[in-house]
Amino acid sequence: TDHPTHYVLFDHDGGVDDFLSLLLLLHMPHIELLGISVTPADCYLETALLTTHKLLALAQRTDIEVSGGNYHGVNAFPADWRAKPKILNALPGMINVDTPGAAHYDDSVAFIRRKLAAAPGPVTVLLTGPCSNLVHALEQDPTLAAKVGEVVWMGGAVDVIGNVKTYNHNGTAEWNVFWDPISAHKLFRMGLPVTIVPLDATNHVPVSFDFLQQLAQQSNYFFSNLAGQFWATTIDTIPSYEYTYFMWDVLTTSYLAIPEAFDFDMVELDVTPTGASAGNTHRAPGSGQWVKMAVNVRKGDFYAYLFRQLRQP
Ligand code: AGV
Ligand code: CA
Repeated sequence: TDHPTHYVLFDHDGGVDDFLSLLLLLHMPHIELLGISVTPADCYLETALLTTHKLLALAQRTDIEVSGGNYHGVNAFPADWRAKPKILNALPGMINVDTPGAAHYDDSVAFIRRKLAAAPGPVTVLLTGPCSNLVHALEQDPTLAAKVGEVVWMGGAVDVIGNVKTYNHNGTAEWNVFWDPISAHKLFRMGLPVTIVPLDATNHVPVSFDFLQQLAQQSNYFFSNLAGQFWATTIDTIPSYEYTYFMWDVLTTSYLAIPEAFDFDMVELDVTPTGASAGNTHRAPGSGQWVKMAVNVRKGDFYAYLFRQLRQP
């Protein structure tokens, strides 16, 4: 292709859309995936590692190294969300996928340090869960910040309401930030080029029945069929008003391939580290903490891209 190679480190947290993001990444021709780390946030680690290895096996990319995170955030995800991806490993397209010799590198912080140090060029760090592993790695070795070309993070709710609904919280935070608001607070102070895809953007792209029906029409393609099965497991949360499943991480990952489909604002942001609004990503004019924030996406272009990607062998 005529794209330059684009080095990517991917840290995900084992949600259904995190795995759909991995499927997309594995089908991006201009991307060289340097490694995958799994944060035990919206998942139980062992199950999520197994799903990761199964998808790598299906894509014939078992050469890509995987690691597990040992840090557990301040505000745990609900257990029923964390347990949910177990069903992924039992789906007909997954249950018989063997992962012989699959091993994971123990400790994502050391893994990210090693991968950044060894990277031949600037690295895009794609985060579809909390940012803790990356922040801890850069705290341990601040010189590695020079290797980070861009941090692309599904996180935050800036000018819209958050999606955390729990005790002692006022609802202003998005979950990936809320899990470890301390690290998020630090991330915006590290002077890195950060691009966020917050709820402000992802709210425009729910996982709709209409989308799933259209995807099913191309289920003769293996990965379209598998993706349709994955998304179907989220349907128990639809159409309840409070728990609509969105293209959160899938939209964020698509930015690596179709940045021109997005609208961005440059904004100064801060994160509330503690208290009733912990994890609130709010505007902080004058802070100098500039963040590139996705505010909108051309939906037609985005959905067309998904259909195209999932038709690949
Ligand atoms: O807040 C969105 C993030 C995304 O990274 N996750 C789900 C996506 O992977 C947390 C989340 C919010 N609402 C949820 C979530 C829900 N209803 N079920 C599971 N996870
Ligand atoms: Ca996620």
